Amino acid sequence: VLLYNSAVSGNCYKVRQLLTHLGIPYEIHELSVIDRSDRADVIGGLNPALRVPTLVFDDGRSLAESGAILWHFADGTDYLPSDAFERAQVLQWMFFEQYDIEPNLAVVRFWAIAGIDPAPADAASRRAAGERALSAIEGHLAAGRAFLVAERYTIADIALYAYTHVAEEGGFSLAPYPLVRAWHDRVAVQPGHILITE
Ligand SMILES: N[C@@H](CCC(=O)N[C@@H](CS)C(=O)NCC(=O)O)C(=O)O
Repeated sequence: VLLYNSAVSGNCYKVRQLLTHLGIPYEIHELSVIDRSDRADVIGGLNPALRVPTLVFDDGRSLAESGAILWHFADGTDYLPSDAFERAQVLQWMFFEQYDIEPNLAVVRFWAIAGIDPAPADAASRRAAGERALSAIEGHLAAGRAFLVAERYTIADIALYAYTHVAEEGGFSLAPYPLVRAWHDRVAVQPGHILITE
């Protein structure tokens, strides 16, 4: 498969991580998340949202959205439960990630990486929402859970690890979230774990 990728993107990291776990070889076409001027020319026909990750199968079909790509490849593997309720719980966390984590932790981190100076009110509200999202994960793990769903490592963990483990790059402190940090440690020792910089 061919992955339109950005090295700094947590959304792309999720996909690289699962493909690595599954031993699926992939080629990378690197796109800049800062200079987007070539975006329509390069992936306009593949992903109407013009974003990365965008994945192209060997038969020419394409699939976008990190969660959809994870779901497609994880289905039928150990990384996605077969039980209907547990699958819904995986989706619960993946939707939470897209609404509560990504727009806050990822956007604030992107500002830091790209040297963007945000409007103070926007920064403050995203920072507060990001803290609420981290607290929600902390509370979920406080019930004695080792992983987010089904007491085992799934694509829910892959999806939520991506931006939470680099939250400090956006200026968030993980010090108040010891259970989140312990969960990060458990994710990081999974066989085939790769770094976001790999
Ligand atoms: N909901 C999408 C978000 C994808 C996304 O925001 N991609 C960013 C990089 S992390 C991007 O393409 N940014 C450049 C742009 O918007 O043109 C997903 O989960 O894949």
